[in-house]
Amino acid sequence: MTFSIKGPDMIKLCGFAVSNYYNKVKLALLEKKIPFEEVLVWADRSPELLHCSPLGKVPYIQTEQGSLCESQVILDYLEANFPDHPLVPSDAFLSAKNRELIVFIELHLELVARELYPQAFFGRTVTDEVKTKVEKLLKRNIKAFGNMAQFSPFVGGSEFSMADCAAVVHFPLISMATKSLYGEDFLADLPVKEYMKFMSARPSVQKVNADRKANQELMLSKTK
Ligand SMILES: N[C@@H](CCC(=O)N[C@@H](CS)C(=O)NCC(=O)O)C(=O)O
Repeated sequence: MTFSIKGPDMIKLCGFAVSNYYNKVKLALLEKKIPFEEVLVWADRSPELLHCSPLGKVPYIQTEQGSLCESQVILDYLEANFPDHPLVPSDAFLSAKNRELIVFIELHLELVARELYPQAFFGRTVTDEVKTKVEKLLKRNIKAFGNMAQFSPFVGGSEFSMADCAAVVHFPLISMATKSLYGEDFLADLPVKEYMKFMSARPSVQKVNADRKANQELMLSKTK
């Protein structure tokens, strides 16, 4: 008689480590101490990628039950399925307040700033019309976000949370992109520099940053 002692399949995190959304999920996995494997998948619109992530975006994860895309969906799944090392308060209202911060950071800050990335990071140009529109929106949205975020010392209060997984990966891109296009870091009025310094002492953040740099070099060597 043969026995097969098979544990649950480890979660596979698919994507590449330069991606801020990939790193948001990776931070959550590391902070929650969930074992996972990384699978390098470029956003190359391959049939495999489109099967798991219909818009061809990373990250996605593979679970025993199938694949999941969209970083926030993944974080919510991890939170529900792996209750140890919680990343949101148990109180429903406070937990929703935490997700409110994430929606602001992603929908109202990162996604708006993303329109600048072609020029800031990929050697292309964005039109003056886009520059003017993004400046107006981002300045308004950052001011509103400043009234919600706590930075005491974490973005949602005194505990590390899901909102930090998002903030720590998105803020640097917003700062770099606005500095590059407008000569001004639009996040400068918020205590983001101090926050990033404080967060960089965390082993999870150090790992994500080191892996991101290695992946960036790999990316560059591929385009040479
Ligand atoms: N809303 C998505 C955004 C993911 C996203 O924009 N990923 C970028 C990399 S940072 C991507 O895959 N871009 C390739 C593409 O859009 O074709 C999430 O939260 O997962």
